[in-house]
Amino acid sequence: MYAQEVKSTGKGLKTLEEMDPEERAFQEKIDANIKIEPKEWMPEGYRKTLIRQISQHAHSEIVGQLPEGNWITRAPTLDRKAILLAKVQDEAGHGLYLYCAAETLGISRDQMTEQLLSGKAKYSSIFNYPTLTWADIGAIGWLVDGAAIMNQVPIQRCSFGPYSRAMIRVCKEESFHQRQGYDIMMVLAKGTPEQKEMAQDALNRWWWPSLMMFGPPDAESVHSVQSMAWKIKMNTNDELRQKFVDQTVPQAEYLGLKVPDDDLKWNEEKDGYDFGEIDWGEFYEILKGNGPCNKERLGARQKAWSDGEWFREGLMAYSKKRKARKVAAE
Ligand code: FAQ
Repeated sequence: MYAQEVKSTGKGLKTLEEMDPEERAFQEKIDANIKIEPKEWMPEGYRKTLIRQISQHAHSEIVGQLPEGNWITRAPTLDRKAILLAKVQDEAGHGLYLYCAAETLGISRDQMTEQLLSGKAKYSSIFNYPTLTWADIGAIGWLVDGAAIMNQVPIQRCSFGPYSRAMIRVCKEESFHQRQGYDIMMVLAKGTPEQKEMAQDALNRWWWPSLMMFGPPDAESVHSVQSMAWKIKMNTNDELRQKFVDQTVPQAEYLGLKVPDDDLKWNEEKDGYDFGEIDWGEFYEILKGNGPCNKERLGARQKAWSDGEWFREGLMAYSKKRKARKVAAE
């Protein structure tokens, strides 16, 4: 089964016959849907790919707090403020589960943070756009969390135990996030003409960046073939993007809003929507650090890291003192 799939991709992955016995046994476990746990043998590439993906995912959750955090003090009602505060706190929790899952692979939280702050590690392109109005908070919950769920539900079944288990909890919370975002959009879309216009403007600005979240087109995706063979990814970028469009367009229609894509058309034959060309030039510019908010986002994380130095030192001093006392008592 695996060998057949690999041959059909034509991307030169080893077949089962070409693998050494340890690697073959590992791949057979993956093919049989047996979870891989941290202390078990794994190919170095599998470990590195997981560290890359999980840490980038963790960084996305943490950086992702910034655009929404921007609106906590300006939420229109006390209820909305409490809900948004809880949602942003949830994202911090997701970051922590994910950092912990990556740490089981032999990298420390400090090393991952260093990779983020130096610009070596990526975080999701979507968080480099500004949140200009309250409607953006609705659009983020509906579209960004919606895209995150579409991507993360299959990862609940991924091959690495700690990642798959973290995803189960994360997905439950993301569903609440998406509902709260859609609820904001619903109130605005059924409100005054100005409120409806604000909702439409947010949809116009967040639609295309949300489609980019799924990553480059399959033909340009560097990691997909190997990651799918290892079940680190369960679907290709384009498959998930298509599912997201098919799910979200009717939701926009229900709101009475127009998806900003003149080429969007139901295709009976493929049982899904055809949609317009994504501006991949914009996506790659963001990956290079040239998006509207890249510098601001990284600057905020760098400031938080240096502002927190005294606190980290305090924590370590206490733990060192406790250890020294314990040794002296023995
Ligand atoms: N942004 O070969 P592929 C959230 C990079 S969580 C930036 O296709 P892969 C919750 C990619 O890293 C959102 N970079 O890569 C929330 C690679 O570069 P590298 C995050 C991107 O890994 C909501 C290169 O392009 N979710 O939103 C992006 O197989 C609201 C080639 O790409 C996850 O991380 C991008 N969009 O597939 C929080 C889910 N796409 O690393 C707060 C887990 C691609 O070699 C508020 N991750 N690149 O330097 C994944 O499923 C995968 O990593 C993909 C990318 C699908 C994102």
